Amino acid sequence: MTNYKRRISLIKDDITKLNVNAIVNAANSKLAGGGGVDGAIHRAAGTELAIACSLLNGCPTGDAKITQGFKLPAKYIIHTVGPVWRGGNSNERELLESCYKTSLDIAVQNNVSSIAFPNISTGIYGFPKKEAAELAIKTVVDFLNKNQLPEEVIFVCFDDDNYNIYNELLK
Ligand code: AR6
Repeated sequence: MTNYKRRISLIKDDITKLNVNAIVNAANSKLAGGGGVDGAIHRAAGTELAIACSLLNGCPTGDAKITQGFKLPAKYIIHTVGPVWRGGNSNERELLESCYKTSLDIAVQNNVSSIAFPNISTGIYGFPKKEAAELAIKTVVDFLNKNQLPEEVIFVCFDDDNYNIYNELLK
């Protein structure tokens, strides 16, 4: 069939440690830093990241913006804003799909060859994990089938639930 499978991998790790071209941050619309993976990324990247984010005028839900990685091993951070889960009738699925798609578009524009995604919206924002994983994988596979870059996409899970869901879906 297609060769997308060897371009996708799954790990259980702290995304801030990864030596990739770009990591994706599950940010808020003010790009103001916060808890979860956003908090971990800001702590690891250092205070220059907050300064860079403050110059971006925020980011609408479903969209993404890029900064340098500062103290991270990753060269870039692509900040995307996932939807808050409000029961499923508030465009949550389309917005989450747009987070993955827009982040990948920005990766291509910046010649990113390897990119790592956290499980956007599945923490504090409450998106059901299985549905989020199905949507994330489908969006990434569709994109890879149409684009040469990024060469490699890594799904980074932090909690066991998400890791087990992705492991099952990517078999
Ligand atoms: N590396 C990889 N994944 C992580 C890490 C880490 N270091 N830490 C947490 N996760 P969340 P959201 C996983 O809550 O739901 C912030 O306050 C975690 O297990 O970080 O999109 C922002 O400022 C979960 O699966 O993001 C926003 O206000 C996933 O990251 C809000 O949270 C996403 O959980 C965004 O909420």
